Amino acid sequence: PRTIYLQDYAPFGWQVQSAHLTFRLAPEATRVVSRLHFAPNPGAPAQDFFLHGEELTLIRASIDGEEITPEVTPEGLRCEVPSGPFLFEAEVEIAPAKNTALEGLYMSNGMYCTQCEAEGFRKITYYPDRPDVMAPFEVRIESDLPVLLSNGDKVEIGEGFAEWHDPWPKPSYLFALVAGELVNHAGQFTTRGGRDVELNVWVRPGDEHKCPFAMESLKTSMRWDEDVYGREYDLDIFNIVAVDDFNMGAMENKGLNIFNSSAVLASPDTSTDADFERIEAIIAHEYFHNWTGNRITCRDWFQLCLKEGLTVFRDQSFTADLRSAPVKRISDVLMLRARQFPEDQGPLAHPVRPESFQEINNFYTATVYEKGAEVIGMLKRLVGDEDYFKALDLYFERHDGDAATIEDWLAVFEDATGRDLSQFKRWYSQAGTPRLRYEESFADGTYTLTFHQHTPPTPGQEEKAPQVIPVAVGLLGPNGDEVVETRVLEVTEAEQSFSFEGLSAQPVPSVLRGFSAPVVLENDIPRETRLFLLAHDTDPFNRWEASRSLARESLMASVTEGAEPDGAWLDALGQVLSETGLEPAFRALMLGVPAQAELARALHEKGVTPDPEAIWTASERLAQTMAARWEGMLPALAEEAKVEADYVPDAEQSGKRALGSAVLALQTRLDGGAAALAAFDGATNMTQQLAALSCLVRAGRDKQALEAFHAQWKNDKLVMNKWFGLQIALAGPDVAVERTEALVKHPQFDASNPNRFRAVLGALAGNHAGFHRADGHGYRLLADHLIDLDSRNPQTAARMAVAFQTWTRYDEGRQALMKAELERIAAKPGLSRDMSEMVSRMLG
Ligand code: DPP
Ligand code: ZN
Repeated sequence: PRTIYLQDYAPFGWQVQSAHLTFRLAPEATRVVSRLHFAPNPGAPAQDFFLHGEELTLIRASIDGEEITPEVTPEGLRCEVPSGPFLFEAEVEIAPAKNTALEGLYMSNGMYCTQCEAEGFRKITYYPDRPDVMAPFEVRIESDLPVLLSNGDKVEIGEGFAEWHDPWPKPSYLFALVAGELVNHAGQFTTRGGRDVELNVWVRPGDEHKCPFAMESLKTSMRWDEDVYGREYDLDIFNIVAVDDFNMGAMENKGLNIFNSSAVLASPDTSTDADFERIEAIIAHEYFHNWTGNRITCRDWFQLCLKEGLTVFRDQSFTADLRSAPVKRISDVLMLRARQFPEDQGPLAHPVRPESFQEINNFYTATVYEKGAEVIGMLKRLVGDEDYFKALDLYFERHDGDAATIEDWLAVFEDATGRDLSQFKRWYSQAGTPRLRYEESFADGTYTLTFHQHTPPTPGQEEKAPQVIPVAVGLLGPNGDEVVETRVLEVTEAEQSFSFEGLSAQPVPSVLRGFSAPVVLENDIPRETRLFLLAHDTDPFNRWEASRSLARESLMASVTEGAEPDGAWLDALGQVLSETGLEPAFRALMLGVPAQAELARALHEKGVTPDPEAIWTASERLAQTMAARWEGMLPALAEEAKVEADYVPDAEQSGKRALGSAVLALQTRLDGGAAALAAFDGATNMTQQLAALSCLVRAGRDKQALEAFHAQWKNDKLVMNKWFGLQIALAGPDVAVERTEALVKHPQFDASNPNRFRAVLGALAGNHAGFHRADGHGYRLLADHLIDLDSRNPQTAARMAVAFQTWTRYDEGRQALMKAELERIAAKPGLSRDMSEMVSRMLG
């Protein structure tokens, strides 16, 4: 496959002045008629006229009304064109019902829908399918289906047709079309500027009751973007459509967002608190793209983080504002460490702005999204809130309507703040997680912190230069009082010192507060210091971090030396748990212990080959010890976690339920599942029901509960995904593979539905000890299914192949088994470009 390089960027030779598309929908033979007005692009180098197009049957083409016979290849179409402006017309035939890749125009449960980002539009018609070509679109849809939607505003809706017009020039990846038997949950929003906007959430009949939360989330997002970023909506209508078969979470098509139904449908009976929070965040994310993504888009796909990093940062801030900022920060860091760190530290490491790719779909990664958001967060920390918003205002003013680059973005910050960001830019070009270490000294009332930074090599990048690392630091006095409040130190050198004067005694530093930069802090901080920080730190993140690192060390000692869980840490944590002044959600997070995959990574970093079975055993033992040690305080915690009021998925109630679930899990360790059974029977919402079921699965007492759950929810696809996933994800290592094998034969397993596929195979990959079973059965089972899926849906298959990215961490036996599976996948004839790129990168 061909590799595409950032440095080869050249503008397209023509502009599309307007695009007119007519769709005559039919499952096996949809006709797409396009009328495209082209004019030469004055700034572009000379080039052949080439339009992207894949899997299209060309019926006819013409230029200025004259039939032409273009040269057609599997990638597109080439022809001679006039030197001035011209009208290009084409008619193609496509088969949405046969489109299993879910890219372009496809069918899901009898409805038509599209997914064009990144390069799906070329499967709809011939077009310059690249984000820097922007045009206003007019769309006519002809079909007997009752609801026909596209981008922009309605022009005319009649019997058997609908016409839409999107006045905002947009790249083809933001095109969308939906047709089906849908019903709408309607709403209304008046913008700050007085525009009345019609809002709709479109779903299949029967799902209406699952729409109100998404609608409220949309309105809240619209208001938040006005209040915080000064951004208003710009059309008279905003539609959201729920689709069952969808490769991603959701898509920000202009005026017509298309959502994976799992990211929009919600009701207390069928959705957990975590689902509600995720839906609220995704609705916000896609809505926020209207300005950061649509009004200002990316020049090319290497700039993906320009819209994704910023929009993730915006949705994270939104959730932090609406709910609890410390809890949100901790959750985001957990996610970053679980998903982005392994990527940045393994064979798939790539910069936030990659410099080459074979298949762009492989770069919708945790690095581009989550590390991309961290980079924005650091920028904001460095310049301060006021300058951040000044720069954002300038960004919107200067680049509205543009397809922009990271250089444009940084120039805005340089111009707005007068800062030189040339070193900061390394965050976009250097892959790998920087390592930070500090030394302390204290003399004559002056306390000095000396930092050392380095970034290990990553594929293709041997040498790394120092980065700009904002390190938020506070100092605590010996009695636990804060003697120096949080201050952001800018570490820019490989080694650099910072001094604090006028201290009466040597302080205890609280470093990297709020996780102020996405780095690994390498210090072996003494256990006594961590216990001190756990007890006294005023920074909630570092308080949590102190406990987390004590937990990690205790578990590592169990794995490597068979040590007992650390009693001093458990007692200190027990103290924190009984602090009723702390919000329940925070205490629920404090009760969390490092995931087994996190321990594997931590051991690997210390030069110890992780043994998945030993890690599992140590984790089980710790949970048992926690339960036994805290037995006395569990009833009080359970009492505090009680919610008397009617269910609402807000931060306060969700936090209590999270604490209650954590307590129930410990209780189950003591009573073998008696309390969980009662909780399962008495559950009045999905959060409680699923928490109780999780306890029963872990305790191995799940047979009847799983049957009851199935009987209750067998007709609800989204809830059934939970049923499938849970019993694998939480199964013991001895049964996880067998359960997966049984469930892929279940009549309701459907590999062509990405949600169901991920629920089952993703759960196996996430069951650390089960997946890494020494005999390689887990590896083989996953590889079998990835090979099978790859022939139909390369995008989803390739993304799930990241389960193998850590293969070089393990013992020789496991390495050989995983490598053999990767090689088996690589050798498959007809392997997709997506999968072949992923596998060859992992094999190195
Ligand atoms: N739909 C994906 C997202 O919103 C890609 N743009 O992140
Ligand atoms: Zn996005």
